[in-house]
Amino acid sequence: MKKPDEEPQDQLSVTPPRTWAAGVPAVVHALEYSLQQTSPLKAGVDLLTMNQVDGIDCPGCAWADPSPGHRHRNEYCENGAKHINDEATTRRITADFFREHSVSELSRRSDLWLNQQGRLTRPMVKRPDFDHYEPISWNDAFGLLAGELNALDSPDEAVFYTSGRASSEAAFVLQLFARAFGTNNLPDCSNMCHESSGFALHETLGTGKGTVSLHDIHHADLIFLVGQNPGSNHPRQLSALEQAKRNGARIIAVNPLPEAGLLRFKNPQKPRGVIGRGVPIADRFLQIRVGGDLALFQALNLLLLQAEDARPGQVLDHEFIRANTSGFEEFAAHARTLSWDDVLAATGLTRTEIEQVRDDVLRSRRIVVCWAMGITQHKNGVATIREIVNFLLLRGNVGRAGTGACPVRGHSNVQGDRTMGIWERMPDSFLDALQREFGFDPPRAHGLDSVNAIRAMREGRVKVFLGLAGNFVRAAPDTDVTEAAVRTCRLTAHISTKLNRSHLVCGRTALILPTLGRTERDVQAGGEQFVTVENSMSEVHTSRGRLEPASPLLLSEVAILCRLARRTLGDTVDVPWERFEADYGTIRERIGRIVPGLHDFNRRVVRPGGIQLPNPVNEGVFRTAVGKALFTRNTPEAPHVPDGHLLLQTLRSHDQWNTIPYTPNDRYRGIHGSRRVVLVNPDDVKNLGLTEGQHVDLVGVWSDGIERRADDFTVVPYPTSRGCAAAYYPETQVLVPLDSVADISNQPTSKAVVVRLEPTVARGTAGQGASASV
Ligand SMILES: Nc1nc2c(c(=O)[nH]1)N[C@H]1C(S)=C(S)[C@@H](COP(=O)(O)OP(=O)(O)OC[C@H]3O[C@@H](n4cnc5c(=O)[nH]c(N)nc54)[C@H](O)[C@@H]3O)O[C@H]1N2
Ligand SMILES: Nc1nc2c(c(=O)[nH]1)N[C@H]1C(S)=C(S)[C@@H](COP(=O)(O)OP(=O)(O)OC[C@H]3O[C@@H](n4cnc5c(=O)[nH]c(N)nc54)[C@H](O)[C@@H]3O)O[C@H]1N2
Ligand SMILES: [Mo]
Repeated sequence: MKKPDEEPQDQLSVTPPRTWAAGVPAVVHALEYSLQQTSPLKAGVDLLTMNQVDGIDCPGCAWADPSPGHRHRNEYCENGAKHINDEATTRRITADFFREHSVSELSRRSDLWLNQQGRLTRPMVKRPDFDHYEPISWNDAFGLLAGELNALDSPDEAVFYTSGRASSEAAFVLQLFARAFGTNNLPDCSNMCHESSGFALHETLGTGKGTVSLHDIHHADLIFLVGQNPGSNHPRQLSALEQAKRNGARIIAVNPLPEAGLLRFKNPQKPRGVIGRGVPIADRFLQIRVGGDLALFQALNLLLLQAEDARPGQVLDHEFIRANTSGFEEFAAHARTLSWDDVLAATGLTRTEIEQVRDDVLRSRRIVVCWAMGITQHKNGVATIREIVNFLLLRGNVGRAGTGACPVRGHSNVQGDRTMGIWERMPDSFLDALQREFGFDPPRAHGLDSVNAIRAMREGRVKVFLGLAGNFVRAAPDTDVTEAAVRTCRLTAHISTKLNRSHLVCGRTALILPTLGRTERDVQAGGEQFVTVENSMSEVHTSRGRLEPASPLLLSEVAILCRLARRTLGDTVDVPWERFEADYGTIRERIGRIVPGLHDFNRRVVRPGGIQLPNPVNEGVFRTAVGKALFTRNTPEAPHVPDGHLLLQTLRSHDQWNTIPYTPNDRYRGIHGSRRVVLVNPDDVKNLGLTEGQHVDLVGVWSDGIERRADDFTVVPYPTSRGCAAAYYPETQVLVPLDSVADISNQPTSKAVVVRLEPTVARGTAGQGASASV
């Protein structure tokens, strides 16, 4: 077992990619990770309460739990277990640690190593021109932060970032504080995650959220899994898909990579999942080119229109289209102009493959489309989702049981944070309600999203950055640009559980504000508290930690934010911050009066199963500009890749949580011992004159002419689609240009970076050199 103070040495070994996900090795693997991080007893206690009715909400992903009574005794997956144990680690970072390690030394450490050092235990400050963090009292930390905030020329010189693991109560308090302070600068991880989904669904269906429940998944005839890797990132989704298959569903996976979880699933929760071959998941696998999904759905829509021409009245749901939609004629006319040459070039698929999907569609009455980052993180992300909506509308696959749009959310409470008002452009209805409830006038001008926050820092327009959870510096694109931008701040402060790069690449003054994790008991003046979260299917429920806090000095997220707000705002606004901190029920009372669907919040949320937020779409109501669901016309567009280049997607391994690698392994893809690998189709390896195991630099090519380079990656021939490549995030973050964003949503295009592979001349710096044994 590796010691926490050693950097892992790159020792690459490659085995064939796996063709199935989960099963015994998954459980064994999770336990191995648990044992490294914590005691087995503690791990067991945590896991048994995970996703149970009165337990903790798994911080692993936002997939919904089965209804109470239908849950497994062990309603968790391998990766959920790893995330829990990463938080419940018994390792601690003390003041001594920071005395021993300077900030400049720590900033040369890997993301993996930083995370392995354990839980943060006390507030720390890095003063200007000092290279070490030093202890600071909570009182002084709040005084420092409040002083800097109040010294700003304008409230808009502050930015308040949120990552989706924060609780709804903390998120509500943060946005209330930011708006009472006077700014809508509330960027969040969602700006880099499902922003494209939000924009597209809002415009076309009148809701930013998905329209699908677990019941719909279970009862669909046909399910599309587009641009997502459920085996690693949403393993509990596999149980829902297994159930759907038992009910007769067909599944179509669309992905450049033959991901293990798309092919076959062995359910570790069942005896027969342990042995046997498992359930095949995808009935059809479309190995699409990166960025080709818009063309695919446009082609499918054209084929459906043509099928209707051949059998009038039998293919499209005319009644639904007439009663509920707008823009069909214009859409249809536009769809018929599609060029098949363009479709085949963009998708890399054959016409027959797409026609076979059309036939599946024609045989299915109830269709669900699920998608994640493979769709949203593209220049054409919004257009692609709009086209998916066109596809669903054509046969009335919205608002009916067993149908709908399912953007599969990432962070366990990313959707809840948005519901609470974490968005730089909340609608007036929400701001009006805030005003009615608290009596102050919230700012109305839209604030900065994540990309615009970096641009503003770069231009010196932002001086204070506060992060509620997350790792902004690593999550954001264009590492060099982002790091330089963040360093211009006068003060950066992070409310965090674990050490990460955002604490090290920081403003002139920096604060670490350590907080309770979800696994921990949260006791306030009003007694023991729970928090609430909202999953991908708009179910709001409680999460209650059980473990003793990692340190007696930790404060909860809510306590930190309430104290900071009091210190900054004094009694200029009529918000009972002290009562909020003492009893989170008093926060929920206010939320219940502001957020539609959460009335009587405290009473309803503790009922088994929690609260299902209403989705107007499922009541036949479309709150779009025209009051109906909207067909849209989308200009065909796919990434252009010059000869000799590849289109690189940056993605997650099986063993990481977003910006935090847990180990250098990616078991399902057969990658062990190193993350500095680039997966390339074997024919492209040959055509580009490369060889297996060769060391290359990934050189980004973009219209601004700036050369972006990620050093020393090992070439691994891998069955990805032709012309495409894949490598892990955040190591490749340096290649994603800040200004390369999705149209409309401003989301970084992390899944489409044009690169050329250049042989590495000299080995990279220490710790980066990879010794391949392929
Ligand atoms: N264990 C674990 N679980 C997680 C996370 C984690 O880091 N670790 N992160 C959480 C978060 S915040 C999120 S947002 C989700 C992310 O969940 P995913 O979206 O599954 O995450 P990625 O690893 O980014 O994988 C994107 C998938 O899209 C495919 N893809 C890439 N480009 C394209 C394309 O152009 N077209 C198509 N059709 N497919 C494409 C990739 O091959 C890959 O399978 O997971 C959540 N759950
Ligand atoms: N190139 C590229 N970039 C991407 C992506 C990609 O696919 N490719 N994906 C994007 C996506 S989908 C997302 S969501 C973002 C992720 O961006 P973030 O959400 O900002 O990053 P995380 O890695 O999830 O943040 C991890 C940190 O959160 C803190 N933390 C963990 N739990 C808690 C808690 O309970 N409370 C508090 N206060 N802190 C906690 C810990 O200190 C930990 O170090 O990255 C985006 N960036
Ligand atoms: Mo995400």
